[in-house]
Amino acid sequence: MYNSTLIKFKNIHDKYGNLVPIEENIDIPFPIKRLYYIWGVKKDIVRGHHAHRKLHQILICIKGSIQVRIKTPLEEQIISLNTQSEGLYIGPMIWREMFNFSEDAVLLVLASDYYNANDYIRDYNSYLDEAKHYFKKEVN
Ligand code: T46
Repeated sequence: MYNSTLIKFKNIHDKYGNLVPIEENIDIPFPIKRLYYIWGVKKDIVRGHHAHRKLHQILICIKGSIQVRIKTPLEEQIISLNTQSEGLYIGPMIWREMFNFSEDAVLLVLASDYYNANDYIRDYNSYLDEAKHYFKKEVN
């Protein structure tokens, strides 16, 4: 899907356990300026409901499992995240909703920029308006 993809990371597995290294501009396509993590989300809670104008992010479920709905005006997909060695890249202008958090889920997010409330589009109709222009320009 446009501006989003699943990335498989190298899992270094030996008799001591597992180690997954992630290097900016090597394993993921942007420099990391911020990280945050989300946990303790109840089963019936849906988070997200927004898109970002410029931000690039990688979502990694480092414990438990979650599902992510990603949408544009043209496409929609539901991705299951349940392994430490996979990350969902989400670029600009993708609507996202995170749901079905398992009780033990921990979602780690790597972000290309500092927190900026003005980069969020939280109203779905405003998103559709902006996204129509964005995808017309980007896809042509
Ligand atoms: C995203 C998904 C995957 C901050 O103060 N600093 C931060 O760096 C972040 C990420 C959030 N906040 C504040 C803003 C809100 O008052 O934390 C509160 C909860 O944030 P929000 O409702 O945006 O959380 P989610 O889970 O809906 O979305 C988050 C990220 O905000 C968003 O960028 O793509 O996770």
